Parts: sequence; structure tokens; C-alpha cells
Amino acid sequence: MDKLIDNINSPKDLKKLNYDELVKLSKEIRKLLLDSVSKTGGHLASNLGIVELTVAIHKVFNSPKDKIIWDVGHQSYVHKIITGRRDDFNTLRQFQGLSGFPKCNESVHDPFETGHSSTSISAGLGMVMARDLKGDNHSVLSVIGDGALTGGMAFEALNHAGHSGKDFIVILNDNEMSISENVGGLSKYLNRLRIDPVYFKVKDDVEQILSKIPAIGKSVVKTANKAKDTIKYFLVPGMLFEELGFTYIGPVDGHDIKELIEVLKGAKRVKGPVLLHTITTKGKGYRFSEKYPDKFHGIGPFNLKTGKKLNTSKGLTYSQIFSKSLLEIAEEKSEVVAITAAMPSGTGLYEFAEKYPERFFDVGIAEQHGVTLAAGLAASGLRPVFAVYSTFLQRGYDQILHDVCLQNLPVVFCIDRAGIVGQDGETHHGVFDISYLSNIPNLKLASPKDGNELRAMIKYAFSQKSPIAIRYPKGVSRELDMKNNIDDIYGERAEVILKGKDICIIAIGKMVETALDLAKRLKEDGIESTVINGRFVKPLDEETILSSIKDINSLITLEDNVKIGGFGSQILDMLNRNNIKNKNVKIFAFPDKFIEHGDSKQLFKHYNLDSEGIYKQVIKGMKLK
Ligand SMILES: Cc1ncc(C[n+]2csc(CCOP(=O)(O)OP(=O)(O)O)c2C)c(N)n1
Repeated sequence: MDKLIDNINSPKDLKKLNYDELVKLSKEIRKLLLDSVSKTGGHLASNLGIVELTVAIHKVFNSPKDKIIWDVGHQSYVHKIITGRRDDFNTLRQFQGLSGFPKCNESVHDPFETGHSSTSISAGLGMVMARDLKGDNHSVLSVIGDGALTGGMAFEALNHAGHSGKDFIVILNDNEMSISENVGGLSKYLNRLRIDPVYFKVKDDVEQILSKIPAIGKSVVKTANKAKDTIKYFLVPGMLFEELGFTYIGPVDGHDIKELIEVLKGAKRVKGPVLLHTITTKGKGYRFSEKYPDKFHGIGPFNLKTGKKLNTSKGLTYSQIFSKSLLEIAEEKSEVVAITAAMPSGTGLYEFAEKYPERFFDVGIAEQHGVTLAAGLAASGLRPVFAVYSTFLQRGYDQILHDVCLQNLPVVFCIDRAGIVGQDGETHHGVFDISYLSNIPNLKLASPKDGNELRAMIKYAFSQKSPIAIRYPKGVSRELDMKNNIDDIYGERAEVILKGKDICIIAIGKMVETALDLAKRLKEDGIESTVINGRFVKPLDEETILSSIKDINSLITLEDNVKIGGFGSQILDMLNRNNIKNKNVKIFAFPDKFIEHGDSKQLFKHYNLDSEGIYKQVIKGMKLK
């Protein structure tokens, strides 16, 4: 039998389908999601949960004229399939394939790029303001999850949008989950709306809900009356969203296409900002993801039949090593407390949370608040660690600077996913942290070459009386089979791993591994390398580095950060400060651009930052003998 999905090449094709066909199409989309994401990996559960809502949106609205903004954007796969990207869907998240997030250069149906959470309402409101100033006539929809709604920006934007009174549709996709279970007062409030009839008044009289609709009211009343028997409209006068200036519609079943279509048609006609509250099941339609939505939030390739992950790598990840190290310290020091911004599992704080629930704080997707909360805890004598991905800590920049470092408060930042993260791409690589942290007074910045060193650095961090950040990469730590001298870390010393006369390779973090591979290659050509593991970007161990390079003419630096303001820049600055001239110096780092998605190894190769790429450039560009 012909599949409907094969004929959906744009939203126009979907509009021709009747209700039963839309239900069938939704099933086919779910199957494609499962077949494809089980091979490529990706954000499965969020997409399985939003199939009907996406189908209904495209049935009622006219993209690309109407603008749809997906918050975070990890749930945009269904939208991609409907908007002409079905045939490329098997390239999702692969190098040079489709991105796992909305991308303007992929399609006219992606009017705004996302990746970090809680931006959709601000961006949507901007488009609404622009539309009205330009005298255009189209709808703007921001689709935001209950998790993303915990982010401060979302509140700021709701506050502004409600005040503006502009025509604007915010669709809340409420599945009670962030990556893990959602947290906070707002989440509890949404839950009450969902289950406690005392909190909302059932309005059988549809005309009342439409009292806010001027001139065109009549036709809406007609539409709504038609739907009256099949839809329950709930109005929540005086409740949070209404108080902010929104017309609240909901909660509606986000898997009932018929109900969704009717309600979306109504929302389209309401004057002023509307918040449509839909209830969905994360992971819908696949038993493993329904049962474990957190595990299937973002997942690598897996076996469809068993739900088990494929290619699990052996050894401990840096996150796991962080987790174990923190538990060791927390046992000794009762003043140690831990903070996450909605990522207890990803950052390795899950075990700490289980063991010390009263010392653990999940603040929601609220990195800014997380940083200043840590400052408050530290100012009161506790020893907070904020475990956070490099890319998301960007959100808390002013808080690090103004609330933590200015007061020299002893907050420990454990920065996971530093460097290249792979398939999540541009929005998620942690290639800026060295640049954005190393210019802040009072803040120390360290990066371990392996898991053992991470453990030592975490211990060291809690011995400090000032703020310190430790950055480490995604994935398993390669055992470099070397002693890690804890005393040296306590002395903030760099480590001279190899001594050779022809070239000095100074590397930081994960790139020490690359430096050693490179030294091996060079040795085969008879070139002797000095290899230094920098360990600290700040303070730089100038003494060790300067004495090591005294008699070596050629010097290279390796890092998985961008070049501007990175580790190599600090080394250049050190040379300049010490009036050292006439050295042949080359910095190996990521260029001044946003790095695309793809397998990490492939990306290092593409940018000539694997040992082979660096070797070729060194041999070609530097006179070593
Ligand atoms: C600023 C920021 N912090 C953290 C994340 C990581 N993250 C991606 S999706 C997500 C949960 C989103 O939950 P929700 O909005 O409810 O969407 P769902 O996946 O449940 O549909 C988190 C914490 C992010 N993308 N951006």
C-alpha cells in the first residue's frame, strides 16, 4: 500500500489530507523517526512526543509565511520531515548532513536557529514586532517545552509579550519532563492545571472564551460552536498566564489531531497573545522511550527491538570520573553542595543527588541563576560545585564575573563537554570557554589530560579559597598510563612529559593525547620533541614552560578551543611579556568560525587538528632540523 509520507514534500501536501489520513501520516512519521534515529542517534523521545502537534500546526498554519520557532530545536525532526527534508533524514547529525536543530540555510521553513533553551518566545516576539512595524500579515508561533519554560529568558519574554498585547501564539508542549523530570514551582503549577479541576473552570459556553475576539468574533464563534461538542475549552481567568496578559487555552490533548486542529484554528483568531497548553507524552509510541524518556531524550544508535545502545565504549567517561571524585570529597566535607541546571544525568551528578538529596540543587534550565545561587552558597561558607556543559555556561557569564569572581568566592565550576562534542554541532561545541574564562580576574582555569588528573584537580579545587574552573571533554578518558603527581597539581605546575631538542609541543587537556601521538610520528622522522602538559591555562606555569623552551627554536601549542583568546594566545602573551623573540611559534586551535556537526574524530580531521593533520603542517611549515 502506498505510504502517505512518500508524497509529503512540503506542508502544502499535508494540507490536502483529511483527519483519518493525518492520523495515518502521524503513524508513518513515528515509524520513520524510530527507523532512522535508531541508526543515526538523536533526540528521539522529544520528537516522538510532538508528532501530532507538529502535523496539526502544519495543517492549520502556512509555513513559511507563518513563522514557527522551535525552542531548543531538538524536537524539530517532524517539522524537518514535513518540510521537504524527508529524503535526507538519514543524514541527520552526520558530518555535512542535516543538522539536529533548525537551520536557516537548510530550509525556508526554519526562520530562526535554536539549540540553547528558552529563546523561542523572545525571538518570536521580535518577529511579531517586526511584522507589525512592516505592516505584514502572518502568524508567529513559538513552540516551547515545559522544561524550556523554566529558563529565565522565557519568563522575561512572556512578561514582555503579555504587556505588548500583540497577536502572538505560544504553544506550551507540556510532557512533565525536562531531560529528567522537570522541577520547580512552575512545573507544579502546570501539573495542577492538568489534574486538579478546582484550578480551572470548565467553560461549556464557547462564546465566553471568545469574548476577547473583536470584529471577526462571529466567524470564530461559528467555528468554535461547531467544535463545542468535541472539544473541552478551559478558561483560567486570573491565573498566571492570564495575569501576564495572555489568553490561556488548555490543557488540550497534544496527541488528538482533531482537537488540536480546532484549538489551533481558534488560537489563530484570538486577538493578543495566546498561550495554548498542550499535554503530550514524551517518547510516545515506543515502549522503551515511553518508559525511559530521559534515556531516550538524546541517544546514540540503538537496537530497535531491545532498546539497547549500540557501540558502548569501554572505560569511564570524564563525567563518571567527576561523579566518583565528587562523592569521595563530599563524604569528607559536609560543606560540599552541588548544582545542576536540569542535567543531573549528563553531568554525572545523579549519584550525588541520590546520596545527598539535601545537598543537591537542580535549578531547572537556569544557568544564570545556578551560578549566582552558587555564589550565595559560597558567601555563606558552603563549598558549591556547579557541574555544567561548557556551551551552557556561556549563559552565566556575567554571573561568573560579577557575582562569583568579583567577590572572589570559592565556587568550583566543573565544565563538562569542553571542546568538540560531535553530532549536536554548532550550538553545542564547548570551544569558547578558555577564551571567555581566562580573562576574568581571580578565576583559575585548569584542564586535565586524563581521568586521573581530573580526579586530582577536583581535589585541588576544593582546597582553594577562590573560584576555579576545570574543563574536560565529552567521552571516555584514555588512560595515558602515567603517574599523575598530585603535588605538582597542588603547585599549579605544568608537566614535562617528554624532553627533546627540536620542537616543543605545549598542549592542554585532551590535546595532550594528540601531542604524544604527534611526538611519536615526529620521532620516526628523527625529530625529538619536548611535550608539555600545560594543566593550567591560568595561572600559566611560566617557569616550567620558559625553562623548557630556552634552547628550542620551534614551539607549537595544541588546544580544542578557538584560537582567539585561547591557550595559544596565553602562550604568545607570555612570550611577549618575557620579551622572547625569534621563536618559530604556531598555534593549533579551531578557527574563527562556528564548527559544524559531525563525528568528533571527523571534525578534528577536517580542521587538521588530529595528529596527522598537525604533523603535515609542522613538517611542511616549520624548519625543524
Ligand atoms: C541553556 C540550555 N541549557 C540546557 C540545555 C540542555 N537541554 C536540551 S533539551 C532540555 C530539556 C528540555 O525540556 P523541554 O523543553 O520540556 O522539552 P522536551 O524534550 O521535554 O520536549 C535540556 C535541559 C539546553 N539546550 N540549553
